[in-house]
Amino acid sequence: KTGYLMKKNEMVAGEKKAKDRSWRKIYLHLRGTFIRIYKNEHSKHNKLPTSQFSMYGAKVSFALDYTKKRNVLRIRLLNGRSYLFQAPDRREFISWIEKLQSS
Ligand code: I3P
Repeated sequence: KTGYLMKKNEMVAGEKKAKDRSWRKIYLHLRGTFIRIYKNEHSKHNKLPTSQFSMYGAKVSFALDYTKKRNVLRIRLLNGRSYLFQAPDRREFISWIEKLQSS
């Protein structure tokens, strides 16, 4: 699955807050258990991703504690990093959460 999402860096090592915490629009590519993040759909074809990580051992949840925006999910990686992702609408949110949870 691929698509545009808003992304916010949350934690870098469990308790330690990320430095760059602003929301940014990104293009996410989920393939198997692997996530690649690009600036946009075009940069996917010819450039290295801006970041990439394995979903192995990751926890995906509905970020109910984050109340500033709707349709926000949290991915917590095995290495303690966590990210918030906001889907453009409810339908995409459900679709992403399902795909990510089964990755
Ligand atoms: C961040 C930016 C984010 C905000 C974050 C700020 O500042 O305003 O939108 O998160 O707050 O640090 P900057 O752009 O200067 O990096 P929210 O939208 O979730 O409030 P935070 O540090 O409390 O996460």
